[in-house]
Amino acid sequence: MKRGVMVVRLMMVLALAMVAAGTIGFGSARVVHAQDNTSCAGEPIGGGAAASPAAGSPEAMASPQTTTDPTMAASPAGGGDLDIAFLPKDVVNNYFVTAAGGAEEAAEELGGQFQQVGPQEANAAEQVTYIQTLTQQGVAAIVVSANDPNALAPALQQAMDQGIKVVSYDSDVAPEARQVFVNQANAEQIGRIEVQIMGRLLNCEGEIAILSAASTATNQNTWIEFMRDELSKPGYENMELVEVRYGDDDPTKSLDEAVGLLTAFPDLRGIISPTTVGIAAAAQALEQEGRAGDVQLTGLGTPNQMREYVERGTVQEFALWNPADLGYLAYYTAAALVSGQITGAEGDTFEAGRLGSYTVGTGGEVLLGPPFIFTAENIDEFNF
Ligand code: RAM
Repeated sequence: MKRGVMVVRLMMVLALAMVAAGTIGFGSARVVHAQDNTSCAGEPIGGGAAASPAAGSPEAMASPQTTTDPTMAASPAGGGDLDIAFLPKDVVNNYFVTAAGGAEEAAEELGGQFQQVGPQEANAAEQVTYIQTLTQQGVAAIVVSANDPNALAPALQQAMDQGIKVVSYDSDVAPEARQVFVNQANAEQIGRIEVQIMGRLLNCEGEIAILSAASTATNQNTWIEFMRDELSKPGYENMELVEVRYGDDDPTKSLDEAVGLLTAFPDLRGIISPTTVGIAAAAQALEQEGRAGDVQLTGLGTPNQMREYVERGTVQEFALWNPADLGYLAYYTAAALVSGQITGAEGDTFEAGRLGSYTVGTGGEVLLGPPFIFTAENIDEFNF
């Protein structure tokens, strides 16, 4: 390991230990105490045991771990057969560009091929066309993040009928239209943690709104269900969800919708945006409308897109996972399917290079790890 990398990792371990010890709190503009790790419903923020800091830590996210030999990974079929295509919601979104970087890294390790294709805007109909083209090309596997779980299903099933392996990642398709779903983090935890953070920022009081991605996006819709459920718990009586709007992962539309929320609800105290595009646009809206600080914002964002807003105090905390690791794991999963090492059945296990060993769970799901909360104190440790 290079010396610089080691120093960075050591600093991250130290920061993690300080977080665990309560030396570093979450949130920046106000003094944060240990009890701030408890939600409005009196439960641990992040869901307790399942959100173990070790797995979501900067150290775990930051970089290659050298404990697992990548050559142990799936390659009995030979590199030439690993013709794996990624089809994200759109190819412009930084989140998917970062995920593609991880997939490329995996392809290099396995001697496979990688291509990323997809629409310029998050659009299910266009994704169908890409699936059909990839099917005609006879790729070995399609790895897809769905703008709509059902609209994509028939085309994916046709691909599967031709022997093409299908992996969904990030945003699932209907289960019968893929072998494995590589989930970035437990959906329930992702949904609840965002409401829990907002509760912490608002002291459990005030009107809130959600700015989502596409109205048909599988991942966001699942998270929003858990957000509603969290809000229904005793302790949240004074927090009211007044509206859910959709910015379609389009920066301009997301900005317009965020401004629209501020105008339509003058008493709004908080916005939750469970999309990296939406949260960045909402932060811009708060600053542009002079509402930063007055309206709290959290959700899911990338450190690089959110850094300036955190530095200016517009955003105090938000969550995510490492999209590069997600792409890396999705590629390894597809490779394991192509080589026949796994079929996608519950209990199948495989090695995913530097991330170690994974097991397919119920419903054909492979889980990357828990979400991680970014704050002013830790954001500079991340670069993605
Ligand atoms: C956007 C996309 C993606 C989602 C992230 C959090 O980049 O909607 O699907 O997982 O946000």
